[in-house]
Amino acid sequence: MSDEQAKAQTATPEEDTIFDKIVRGDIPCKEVYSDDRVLAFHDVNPTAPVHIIVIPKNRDGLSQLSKAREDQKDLLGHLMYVAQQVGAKECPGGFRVVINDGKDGAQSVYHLHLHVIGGRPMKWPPG
Ligand code: DGP
Repeated sequence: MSDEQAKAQTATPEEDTIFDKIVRGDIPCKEVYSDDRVLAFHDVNPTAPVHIIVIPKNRDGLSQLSKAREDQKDLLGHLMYVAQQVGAKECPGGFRVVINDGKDGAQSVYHLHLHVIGGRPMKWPPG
């Protein structure tokens, strides 16, 4: 079991996530993209040569995909679009977009995020 999988077994929604701290600038990140709604940065624990995290800057209850509200559909689409932009730029050979949801989905940070992973051929199925 990887460290991230182990963390996912005990992780729970928090008032202030590590990604909130990154958005505020309290914790540094290697930024890839930023606009008024979305931030993308390199994952601290990459699983491939390219591993970028895409998050909403304002979490607004969006701790995980399964908690998304109907009024957040536009934001969800924008997150996906940014993932596409970042993935196409950083991984011209193709890439994978992953959203882990909940304990069984191996989610360790309860602030919705998309993983953009690439830079090598991906295997399928994922574990
Ligand atoms: P997940 O297991 O889907 O919740 O993924 C959380 C990811 O967040 C994991 O791949 C590691 C990454 N991560 C956790 N803490 C930090 C951090 O402080 N900085 C950065 N850049 N990434 C982090």
